[in-house]
Amino acid sequence: MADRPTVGVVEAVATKALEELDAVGDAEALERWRVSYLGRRGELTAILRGIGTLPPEARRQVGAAANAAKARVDEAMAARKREFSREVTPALLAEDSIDVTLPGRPVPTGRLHPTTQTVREICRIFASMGFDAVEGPEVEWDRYNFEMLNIPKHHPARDMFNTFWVDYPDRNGEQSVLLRTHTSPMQARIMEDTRPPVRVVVPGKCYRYEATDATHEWQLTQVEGLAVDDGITFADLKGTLYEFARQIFGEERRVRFRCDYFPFVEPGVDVAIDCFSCGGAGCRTCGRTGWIEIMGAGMVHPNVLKGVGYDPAVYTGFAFGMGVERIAMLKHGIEDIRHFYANDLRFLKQF
Ligand code: 2NL
Repeated sequence: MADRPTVGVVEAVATKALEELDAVGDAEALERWRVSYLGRRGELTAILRGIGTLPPEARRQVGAAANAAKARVDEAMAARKREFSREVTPALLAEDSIDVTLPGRPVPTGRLHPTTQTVREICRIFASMGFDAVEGPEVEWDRYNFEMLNIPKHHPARDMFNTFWVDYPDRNGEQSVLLRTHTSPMQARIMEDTRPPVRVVVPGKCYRYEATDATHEWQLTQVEGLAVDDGITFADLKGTLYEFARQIFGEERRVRFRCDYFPFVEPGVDVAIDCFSCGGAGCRTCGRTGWIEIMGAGMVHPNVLKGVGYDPAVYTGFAFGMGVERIAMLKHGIEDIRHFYANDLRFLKQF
């Protein structure tokens, strides 16, 4: 390009540019055209750059012509660009069109295991009555799982809790290690570490060395609870567990307390509700008795209180324990406890 542009040169280049622009047929050609005139080394760009070297009078004239020419060319380019985008858009739209009437793709969502849901519901009910929820270790000492719960070595009550013993080489002689058979060892730990009043529930996994069938698993989930203070009586036990039974199984439930034996309580009871399936007449769910046992409970044995350093002449308490899978089975009509551990999505998706 000429070093010294003139008005004539400016007009000539602009005319040529506009003519060629008319001939441009698509977006790619338009880009090539733009580079050749308006790019860094484009013809029009060179003219505009050259203006600075002109003497003042010529600079004014040629500058005005060049700016006008540039404006015309820019506008014409923008117009062509719009044309091409109008042409392309319908084609692209047709290609990428979305049928908004199609049903959406289902988004797979996770959910809580029915055992977890039931644990949470149980803990929520006891929270409404002032109980904290605490978790503890699944691997325990014999001392916490048995001895502190009034079950000394070689006591026949040990037969109630068939135990998975853990082979633990560093146990320095006496201390035997096991998988906890109930969550009560954690309650013993809590009592050992705190002064009354105590009001806690302890949810968690427990293990029993048992043959598996429709109502027994070697792994189970428990919620145990404990309330200790001065002046706690059996009436507190009844009131609390009555309220729980009605909150979880329905306002209209009747609740029965009958004598039972657990080594860590005295007296001990089993807690039952009237059968929601047959209303007491007797059916398969209640084993034709009209009553369904939902948990065990009792007044904390004085030996347990003594063992954790509480004076049984001052403090009393009640405790209870329930199998969470059993509660969930009753609530949802599940016939076999083994479903809870089979991880079959057809089962799990129902909750
Ligand atoms: C059952 C019965 C029960 C307890 C658990 C307990 C804990 C402490 C002291 C005294 Cl630290 N008692 N727990 C008491 C009575 C019954 O569970 O059949 N559970 C599934």
